[in-house]
Amino acid sequence: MSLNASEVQAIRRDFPILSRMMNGRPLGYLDNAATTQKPISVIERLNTFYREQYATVHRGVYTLSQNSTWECDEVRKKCQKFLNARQAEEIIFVRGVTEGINLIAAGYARKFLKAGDEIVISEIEHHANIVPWQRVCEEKGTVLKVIPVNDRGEISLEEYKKILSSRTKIISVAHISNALGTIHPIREMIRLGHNAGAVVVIDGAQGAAHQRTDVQELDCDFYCFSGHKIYGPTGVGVLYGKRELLEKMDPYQFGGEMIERVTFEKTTFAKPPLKFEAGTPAIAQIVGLGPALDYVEKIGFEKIAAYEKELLTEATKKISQVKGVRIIGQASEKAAIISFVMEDVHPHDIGTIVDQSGVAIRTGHHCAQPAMRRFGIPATARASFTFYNLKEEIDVLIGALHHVYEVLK
Ligand code: C6P
Repeated sequence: MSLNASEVQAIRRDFPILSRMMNGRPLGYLDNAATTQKPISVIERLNTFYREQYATVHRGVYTLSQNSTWECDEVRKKCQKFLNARQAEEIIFVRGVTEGINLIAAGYARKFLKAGDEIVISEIEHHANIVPWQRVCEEKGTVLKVIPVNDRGEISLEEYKKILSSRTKIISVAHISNALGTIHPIREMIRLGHNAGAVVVIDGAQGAAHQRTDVQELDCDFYCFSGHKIYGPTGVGVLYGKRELLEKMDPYQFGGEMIERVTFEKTTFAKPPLKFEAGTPAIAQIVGLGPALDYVEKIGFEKIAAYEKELLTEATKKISQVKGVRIIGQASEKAAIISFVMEDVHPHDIGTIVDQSGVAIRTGHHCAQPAMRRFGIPATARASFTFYNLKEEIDVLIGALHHVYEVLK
């Protein structure tokens, strides 16, 4: 069941920024793959927390600090429930997906991989899921293997199987590509990866906000998402890792909070999750993530997915009818992210002109330069939708795109 028009209007009233004007027109925010807007419940939680409840965590014997610790622990439990992790200890607070993947590269790959071992990624990954692995390869002599995509932007499982071998130690793929919107067949990829004896990392930056994630059912070894892409604050994200892997990994950063005992001769480390959370955490941001997850749960993933599918179908049809426009990425399993180019027009010019109609879209390589290279283009314009977007906003975008074509072609 999808969201009806009055439900979408009610949702929009929860997001104060959506009622503002932009360049004299109602704001049409279509850059949700970059970051999402915040509901009033998140904004007010941050406000109240800073006004009335803020204190450090873990260290205080005083009530204010103990409450702050309790609030963060409650959000950890909420994240556990949200991902259906077995234990709250499997939830590590990080800054976002970028830090989550760097943590795995530093704590797992650097410790356990050796020269000749292989790390497998796809051809359309975000730089955050390329560069940390590349660094490991440079340092350890491991080899980066890349699963190609076809002209629609889909991975072929046959190609994937050919790459897997007993040398494969880590497979790291996005749940959903931010550059093209492709939904990778992660369930099958995880199963095949485990058969090869590898650990599987899922970059959930574009996944967690748009479909239910059950890490036990998926059986992935690691999964990460960023708070700011799921209607929560910036500066906080979640890395899920299986307990047995977290136990044997090295810490990522060293300092306060992550220790058990420190002497000048030797330091022993705390158990996960604190072992991976050196320093004062992003206390208020963690607290603000709680109502963001509640908000998504309240709407429900069934309705979110159905409504976003409607937006995708309608926007795909209308965008592809605009003269000179070509959609890049036509996977059969796709999220509501549409990358496109217009012949002889630079994507930045599209973005600038569309902005004059109040519509915000992203232009550029979307931190996925190899994906752009695969399609022989330097950049795209990208419209990405979520549950608060209106079908009318698609029409405003289309009107603006016609105008771009008339003015610049
Ligand atoms: N993509 C986009 O506009 P951070 O910045 O750590 O929260 O997330 C990084 C990241 C990792 N993987 C994927 C699939 C992503 O989409 C992103 C962030 C933004 O597409 C910014 S480039």
